[in-house]
Amino acid sequence: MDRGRLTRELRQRAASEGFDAIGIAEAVEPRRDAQALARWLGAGHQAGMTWLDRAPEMRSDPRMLLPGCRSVVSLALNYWPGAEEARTPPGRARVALYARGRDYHRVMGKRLKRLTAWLEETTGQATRSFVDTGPVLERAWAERAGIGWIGKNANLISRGRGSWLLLAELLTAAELVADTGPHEEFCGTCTSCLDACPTGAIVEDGVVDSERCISYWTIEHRGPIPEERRAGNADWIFGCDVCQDVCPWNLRFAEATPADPLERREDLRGLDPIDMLGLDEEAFRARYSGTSLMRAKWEGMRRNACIVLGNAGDRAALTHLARALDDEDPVVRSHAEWAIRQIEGRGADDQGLE
Ligand code: B12
Repeated sequence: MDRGRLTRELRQRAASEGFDAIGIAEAVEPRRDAQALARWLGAGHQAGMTWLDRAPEMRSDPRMLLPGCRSVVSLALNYWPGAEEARTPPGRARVALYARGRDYHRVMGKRLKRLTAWLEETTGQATRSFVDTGPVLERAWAERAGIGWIGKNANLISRGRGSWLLLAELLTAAELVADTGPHEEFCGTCTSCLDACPTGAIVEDGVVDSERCISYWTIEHRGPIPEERRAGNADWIFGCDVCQDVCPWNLRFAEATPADPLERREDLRGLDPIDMLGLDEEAFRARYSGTSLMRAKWEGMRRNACIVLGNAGDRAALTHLARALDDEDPVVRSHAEWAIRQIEGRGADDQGLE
């Protein structure tokens, strides 16, 4: 099959697998992005995610992941359900939108597997696929493939769809027709995301310091969260969407997907932190296996629940937190103790005792 026809057919297949955008870039080393990555790592912005330090050269050169790689195919899945559906019910702890249904790694992984098998069979050329599962600079490739640009909030933003897109790639030794990239940037003079980030995590245009990012602390960080960071989490129990919520491209152009690819669950629109704190491990697994919440694990979600309760300051949580003082996990115990102190301290403030 000639490369023009192969490319057209691949695009059609990606669309029928439910991907909302596809773009193709030539597999040449993206020097600007390799430098940006080196600078980011050098500044320590990866915080405790030490796995990001491993083989940075591999992260920016696809030929090291697939010898003979000629093309990088980027695929995007729109998960925006519309403003009404995205709203967190009052009194609930907030869950990032991408995590409110099935784990996207699984959803996209299945579709990628079928595309990979077809491409390999048709071309006889080696192909590998990734969805946040390998050392690939996913946003950089999507930008080079013309799907969108890397915005000041570091997210890939599409002019027609905003940034509520999840990304995946196919690396292939097959030769395809590349799109004209990289995409032009359209943030202009807007600084909404920098101004709105409650913890000042966007330290420069396009550069996020994970050490200050709520998403990092609530999802990726294991063990105790430093006390000085806890207030910043506010009512976020898993992830954070503030820098996307305020983006004008999302406010004006995000298009609700009719497909509901992640099969959103009503109970994940927002969580009851008291309920989360009281779950035993078996119940936690039964309820959340197959969702992105598993990344933070049972311990992490209960730790996060304590922080949300401490920040909310509602005395009704005190008996539940007191029970957590006997929790088997020392991190949960220490965070419950902190939350009790927060709530009681606030009570004393209200009564003018301090
Ligand atoms: C580590 C990681 C995180 C870390 C670090 C975030 C970060 N900004 O790097 C934490 C845990 C904080 C995180 C949070 C989130 N993440 Co994350 N994360 C990743 C992961 C695994 C690696 C990212 C990476 O390599 N970072 C290193 C930096 C240097 O690379 P980069 O983010 O691509 O940054 C580029 C820009 O900074 C740019 N750049 C550098 N300097 C400058 C200067 C200017 C002016 C500009 C414009 C650009 C620019 O160059 C860099 C290289 O291309 C990717 C998956 C992957 N393999 O790519 C998902 C990924 C980036 N995450 C994703 C998502 C959805 C999120 C969250 C929205 C989740 C949430 N709701 O809580 C938040 C968003 C936070 C944010 N604003 O970045 C999606 C993003 C989709 C999109 N539309 O962009 C990805 C692609 C996963 C996926 N498969 O869909 N994430």
